[in-house]
Amino acid sequence: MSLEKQLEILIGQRYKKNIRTCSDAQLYDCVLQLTKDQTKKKPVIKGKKKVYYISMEFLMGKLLSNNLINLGIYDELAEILKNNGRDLAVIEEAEPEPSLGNGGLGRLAACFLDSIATLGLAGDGIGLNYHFGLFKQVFRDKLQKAEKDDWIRKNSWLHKTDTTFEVCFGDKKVTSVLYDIDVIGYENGRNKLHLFDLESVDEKLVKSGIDFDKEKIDKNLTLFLYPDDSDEAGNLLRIYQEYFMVSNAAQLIIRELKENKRSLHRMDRYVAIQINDTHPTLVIPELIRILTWEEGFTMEDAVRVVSRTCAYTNHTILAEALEKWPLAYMEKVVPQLVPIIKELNARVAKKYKDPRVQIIDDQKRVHMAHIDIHYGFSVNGVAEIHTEILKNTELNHFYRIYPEKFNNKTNGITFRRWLLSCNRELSALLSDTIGDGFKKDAGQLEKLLKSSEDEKVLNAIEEIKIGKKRELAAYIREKEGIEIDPDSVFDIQIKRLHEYKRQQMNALYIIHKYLEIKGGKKPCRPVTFIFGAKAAPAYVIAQDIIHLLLVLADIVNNDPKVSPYMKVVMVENYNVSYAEKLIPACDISEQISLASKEASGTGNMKFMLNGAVTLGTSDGANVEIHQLVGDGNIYIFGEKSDAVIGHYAKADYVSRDYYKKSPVIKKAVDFIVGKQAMKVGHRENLERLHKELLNKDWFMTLLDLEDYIRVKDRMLSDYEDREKWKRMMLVNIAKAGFFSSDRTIREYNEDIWKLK
Ligand code: 26V
Repeated sequence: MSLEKQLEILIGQRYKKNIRTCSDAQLYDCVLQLTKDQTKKKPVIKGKKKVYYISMEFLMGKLLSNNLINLGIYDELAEILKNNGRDLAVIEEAEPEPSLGNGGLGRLAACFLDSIATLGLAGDGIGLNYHFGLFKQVFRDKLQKAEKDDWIRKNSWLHKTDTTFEVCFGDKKVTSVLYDIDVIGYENGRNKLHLFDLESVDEKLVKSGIDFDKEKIDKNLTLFLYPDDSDEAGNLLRIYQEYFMVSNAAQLIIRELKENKRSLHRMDRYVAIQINDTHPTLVIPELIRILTWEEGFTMEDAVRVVSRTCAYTNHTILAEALEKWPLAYMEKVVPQLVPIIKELNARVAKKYKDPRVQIIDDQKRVHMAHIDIHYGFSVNGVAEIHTEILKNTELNHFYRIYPEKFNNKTNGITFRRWLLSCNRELSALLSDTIGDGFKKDAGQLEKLLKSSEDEKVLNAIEEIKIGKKRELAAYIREKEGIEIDPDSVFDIQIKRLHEYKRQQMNALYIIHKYLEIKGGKKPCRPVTFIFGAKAAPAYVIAQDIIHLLLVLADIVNNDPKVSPYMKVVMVENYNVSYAEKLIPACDISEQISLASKEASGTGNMKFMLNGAVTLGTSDGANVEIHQLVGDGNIYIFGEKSDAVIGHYAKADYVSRDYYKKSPVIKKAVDFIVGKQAMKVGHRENLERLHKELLNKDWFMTLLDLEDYIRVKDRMLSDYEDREKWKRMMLVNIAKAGFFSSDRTIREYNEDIWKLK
């Protein structure tokens, strides 16, 4: 039966209407069902060995387009809808986005699932089904307010299974329920994302905003991702969540091994467990506990087989993000793991005297990463420079013990979502120019280099960019109520808000430009500065930076002398769906973290793939982008990571010195507490931020500000050389193939998982 007929039947049965007459929501509902029916026809990927990717976050984004593309029926369905006067892009708006992640780490996990299935590897994700996700960001009075993000609908991609497990904590026992989401490979079979939920979860526990009783574990466990961990109850809840996830994961993995009649003693032959950051670390002692207590293993055997099964990925060197839990918390939440953790600690202590490699430190805190490194067989960083820093600095004392465990896996992104789906026009142009091969073999994008002098191709790339900028301008007008000029330069910084990412440096540039224009120095072309970022609710300075950006938007956009030349937009509730609209429309990709601090970044890759040019520091994957495109196709500025690490070691960075030395810096910084800002902003927030920049500035904003201004100005003037710029766009697209997550996953498989 044709797809059209199937769809008509579904709409008729459910709503007694047809494709033309049903509402957008009804049509979405039936297209969803149709897609799920098609998915069932795809075989579940099987193999002798399977990888389980355990992660607290999976930032999947909307799934409709992506799934239709991977099933190979997008064009057909779009055509059917079009012939009936409907638009697939409009229908897709009805789908809520599951907000099961913070940022890069969660989105990476989603890209990886796509690539694992696309490569035909057996591999499932395991995580939690947070009912209200991270949070929905709204701006009130130029401040971020967090609201619950009610994303779950009666009909969705979630499939309730009959799998349930019991999970025991020190003071209570709870029951889990498993929901699955199908992960469809591009023209391949399917795997699963397993999301565990709490059977007794109670949504009514959430009062106003995202506040809820943190102590009612048996009701709150899967309400939110990363609850506010600024107090003890928040920290405890986080450990409850982590153990809930890994206890379920361990039970599921062991059940599947037994179903397949595999010997648990040879678990490592059939299973690889990838631990995504330290959050799932407790899977190691939990598996050891199950094997010794329930399966009759000796400690020796259990430790050996688990250590050969588990591999750890590090995603940050920020000390505050490396989990260290007080042993007392463990005793309360998971007393059954404490003897195991103590035993693991004792084995390390017997062999190594260096206090820096102990699992339990002298303050009785358990270092999660140390468990992973001692009792996993692989430790990887996520970009070359990041892995080098781990080996030579942050984890050097471990690298000396286990050099063979350390390896690099430079991150990647799935081109299905970040090119084929979000930029169908560019994808079509590429097909016309270099053939379809790039869709399965991203390296073939390099063929585009042959067209680097071809006016027709260069102009077509530019036209597509302009079209995407117009689409974004219309969307921003509707969503944010701000008018932006599609002929202006679109300069975009979208990522979690963190001081090390230095959105505040971009803000200081904007102030500097504003003052220049006020002083009569007009830019040759208007610039639109666009930001998107959520800040952790407990992260005060991050909230202040959001406030500053909203204050600047108010001042700049409402100044009739300046607004014809520049605009500032801080989009509300930045998420994956918004990213899919912003990235194809970007000219300048802002990747300006303090060198050494951004493990990789993955937005940088998405932008380059869509023809934006990077303005960045020598940090994370920017370094590899630079190597690939060469000096002429990227704008690099700022201190290098060695110098930055040197500043920290010598503690010789004094931000006030930079402020005193440079009138440009001083003027920009003082604007934050000047009359104009105070008039539309809040004194408390602005003064606190100003003080922070002058007295601390831990992430060295002022260190790089002048160089940033210089290079960004050069970039804006180069933008006027349209021939040069178009070639830069082309080279960036052509060289992006390396950053396909298919390449990354192939490397994980060849070096770590060894599935086939
Ligand atoms: C977590 C936390 C939690 C507590 C307070 C401060 C803080 C700061 C940072 C983090 C980050 C956790 C790990 C993470 O998300 N890393 C990101 O992983 C991406 C995928 O590998 C990578 O591209 C980003 O550079 C990296 O920041």
